[in-house]
Amino acid sequence: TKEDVLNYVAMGKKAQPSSEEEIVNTTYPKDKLVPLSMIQKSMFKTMTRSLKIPHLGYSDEYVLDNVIAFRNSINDYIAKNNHFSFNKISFMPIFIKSFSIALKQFPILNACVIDGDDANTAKLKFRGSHNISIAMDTPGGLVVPNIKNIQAKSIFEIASDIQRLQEAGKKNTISPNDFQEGTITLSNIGIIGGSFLSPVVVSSEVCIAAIGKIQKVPRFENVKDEVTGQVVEKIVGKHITTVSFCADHRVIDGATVARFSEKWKNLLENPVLLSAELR
Ligand code: CAO
Repeated sequence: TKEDVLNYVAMGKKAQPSSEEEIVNTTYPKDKLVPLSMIQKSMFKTMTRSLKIPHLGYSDEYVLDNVIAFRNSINDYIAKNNHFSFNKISFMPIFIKSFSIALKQFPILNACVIDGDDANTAKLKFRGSHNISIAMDTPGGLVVPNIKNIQAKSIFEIASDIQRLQEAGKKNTISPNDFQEGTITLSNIGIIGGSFLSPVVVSSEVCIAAIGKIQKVPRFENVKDEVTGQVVEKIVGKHITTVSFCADHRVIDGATVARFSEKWKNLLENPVLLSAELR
């Protein structure tokens, strides 16, 4: 809400963590009652509103070996060209851009429910811009700013937007505008750890996706034997991640989420297709 954003901005102006945050991050030898930090208050209100949303969950495994090679090639290029404000990109700009490309075919996932208390008054607001919110783990706690107009941005532009938000997040100085008008959320919890997450849809959106830890695991694959030329089934190491979706089941069905996930997965598993879709 506007009030939450103003509180966040006030926190940033203090430049130092508030005494409330210090309290939350301290170890207590004895029981003690403490008030919620600014960010916890904001989470409390946002998540309480989300309780009204019946959540639909869906998960799948994506194989990321090709996207790892794609990212390595981009980073080789960045290393040889010094006109970037960063010296490498993470997976996030690629995840976000491909998410937006997949979203083009599923505009309902970028919509929001207006007047949702009653089916007779409820409306769906379809939104032209892909303002993708990203869950960010900052020293003060979880914040969810968004990057606007992803549909019109390059992977490099998204990388600099993330860099800007990460730097501002460390100082609690993300601007109010960055918190407004998000249309769908992506959370990369895998940076910290874990495979599955059960993310919560916020009331101004209808879908959230969470990416788990990228890890190398054994999987079956048909491989051509170099000596005999025969195709045989072998166990090979694959880099996989688990993607977990939650959607507002009042307006989104499981088949829509599954089809969207298949489209996104296809782009990430075949970055050549992703490149072909880039503007
Ligand atoms: N699994 C394993 N490693 C991953 C990964 C994943 N899913 N995603 C990224 N990484 C690695 C990258 O490979 C990179 O390391 P190398 O450069 O050595 O290869 C490193 O993590 C980059 O991390 P980063 O934080 O600098 O950058 P990012 O752009 O990938 O992510 C952000 C940005 C803001 C999404 C992330 O910092 C963050 O805060 N994530 C936590 C989100 C969260 O808290 N979600 C929970 C919400 S519900 O409470």
